[in-house]
Amino acid sequence: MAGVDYLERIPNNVNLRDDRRLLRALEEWQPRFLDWWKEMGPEGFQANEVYLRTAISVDRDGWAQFGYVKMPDYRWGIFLAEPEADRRIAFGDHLGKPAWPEVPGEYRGVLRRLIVTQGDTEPASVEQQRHLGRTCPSLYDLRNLFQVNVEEGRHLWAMVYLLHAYFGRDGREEAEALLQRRSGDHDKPRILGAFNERTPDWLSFFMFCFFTDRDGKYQLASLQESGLDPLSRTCRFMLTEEAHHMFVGEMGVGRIVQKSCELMRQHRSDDVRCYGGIDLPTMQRYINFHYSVSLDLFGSEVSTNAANAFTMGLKGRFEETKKDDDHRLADATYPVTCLEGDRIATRDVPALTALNERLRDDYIADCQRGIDRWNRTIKEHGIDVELRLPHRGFHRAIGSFGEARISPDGRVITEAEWDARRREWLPTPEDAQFVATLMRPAVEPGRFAGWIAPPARGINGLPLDHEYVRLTRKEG
Ligand code: BYC
Ligand code: FE
Ligand code: FE
Repeated sequence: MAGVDYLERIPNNVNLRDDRRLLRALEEWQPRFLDWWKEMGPEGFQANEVYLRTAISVDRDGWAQFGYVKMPDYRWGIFLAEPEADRRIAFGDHLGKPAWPEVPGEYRGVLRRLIVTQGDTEPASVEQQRHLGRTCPSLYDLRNLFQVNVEEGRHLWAMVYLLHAYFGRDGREEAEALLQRRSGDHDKPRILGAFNERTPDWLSFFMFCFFTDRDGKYQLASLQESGLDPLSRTCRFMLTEEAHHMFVGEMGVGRIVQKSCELMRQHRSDDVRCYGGIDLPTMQRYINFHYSVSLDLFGSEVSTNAANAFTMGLKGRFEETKKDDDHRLADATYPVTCLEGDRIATRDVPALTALNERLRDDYIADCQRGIDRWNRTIKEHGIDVELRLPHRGFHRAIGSFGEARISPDGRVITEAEWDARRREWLPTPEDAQFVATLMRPAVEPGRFAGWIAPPARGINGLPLDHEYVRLTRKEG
């Protein structure tokens, strides 16, 4: 593979050492990134050794190395997946032309915006999760949190590299701004809605990893199709890391469901709160919340922005190259479900304008597979409850449904019904308070908090009682 300069100040496989200007610019950004990490990254634990996976190459097998690292010493690097020989643009007006090694001048603005939007989510999620370390349900989970955090930091590096390498002065300014915005800040918020929500507890964290990191998977997959080759290659490699984030989410929620079912069986009661578990109706309300704010991340059902990005060859569909059509969507239509007056209707619109909705459909099908697996656990315990995804129009802020109130079962309802029932449907302040009471740290190796089942196996073949985070040194 292309040589990885792992010993450089900035590990990379993009030959940084041959481009002194770029190297200098990134080396100037690096200490500011570290300042941001220390200020806004995980609170505490910065001096503790964590058993982390570090990306050290882009080989299919063996791209990662495991070992104890203090988080500020993590080797955040720039890794592009191997180039594909003679790669061609797979869709849009430039179909069949060679992929671009550089940014085409006429698409600079649109591309910069896509890259900045993607880049902004990465540090935002680290900020949202920064207080969680103090209430971890186990050392295993604490380590997973930090693994996700350092990798989101690396994803920021991936986008900052593109900004510095291909967008000149504008790009450098955007790279600075990525360190200036703050999740949830009134004056300088992060760009997208979901990244300004709070992640106050571990139930929210696992839900976030399942639902919101999964938006990341679908957005990265469509940017991986991009005609801009460095963007494509960087997204391809990011997706290998993303898989772990969704694993953390799916297993985390699954383990809570399992524990709740065990408590329900043991005490012959649906209400497991008094036994220190999280009841399934509460789980359902958290699903409703995280799913709906994540659906918003796909944009409006009908979008000329999305149509333009496709026609220009900048952002494709999920698995574009596997699709069997003209890849231009000249005459195609696509069914879109949205609000029409006071009812919900499905109508065919030009497929080009429906790309956000199509990606959302792919995402919804993927979420459903996870829900099905959780439901299997519930069923195995002989419990007659099913978790479900609410209607796509429920609790939406972006797109046509943002203008109405939709119930989880997909009815357009009045403001009065919404007000009367939202406590059934969305996490209440009392839910959050209850969940908060469970958030007491379990930090002895092998111990797990009482509201979550242990995982099936440890990390990298190690046992569950391994000391995944060494707390022996005083927290920094
Ligand atoms: N919040 O035509 P429309 C991840 C704006 S997650 C606020 O419907 P478009 C990760 C929009 O900007 C993946 N504003 O939307 C996960 C536009 O504004 P203007 C992140 C929103 O452009 C976990 C207007 O509404 N990656 O990696 O087709 C942890 C009309 O827009 C929102 C990306 O998002 C919103 N939710 O699509 C860590 C990929 N939605 O033009 C990381 C890059 C829309 O009127 N981004 N607006 O000022 C994109 O591809 C697109 O920007 C979007 C929006 C899909 C987000
Ligand atoms: Fe990411
Ligand atoms: Fe992620």
